[in-house]
Amino acid sequence: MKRLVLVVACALLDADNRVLIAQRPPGKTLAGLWEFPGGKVEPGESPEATLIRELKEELGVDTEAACLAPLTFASHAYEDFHLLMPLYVCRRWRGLPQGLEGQALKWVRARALRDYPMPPADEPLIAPLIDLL
Ligand code: 9L3
Ligand code: MG
Repeated sequence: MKRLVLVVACALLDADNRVLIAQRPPGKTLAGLWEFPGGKVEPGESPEATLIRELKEELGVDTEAACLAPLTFASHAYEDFHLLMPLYVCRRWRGLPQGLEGQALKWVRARALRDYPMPPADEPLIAPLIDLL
């Protein structure tokens, strides 16, 4: 059976309901594709703790568990593992998001997300986000 990998992703929203997406940098898998920021859940970590850590590491943004609302989740079977990926919405956070790992960032309207090529796991997350916003 394929290995199961749990990755948590976040739709960080600004006051105008725009969503932050990040472009995976050269050298990483899926380089060039735009994704909801996030990363792998480590052993002993809650999904919320993962997101708080990843938002800090990747974007320099601070938030807390009470500001993370689960919206939906996606799954995708890659060649060598099966990805399960919940999406959280975060409207309350502090700091100015920066691409601390070399990734380009963009604030986009939910409806415009379809204009950006995304990893297959991220694409099904767009519709629930449009419905919410
Ligand atoms: N992934 C897909 N969409 C996302 C994120 C954050 C991650 N929004 C996929 C890409 C990799 C795996 O999850 O296959 C682990 O992500 P990373 O640790 O390479 O960023
Ligand atoms: Mg990541």
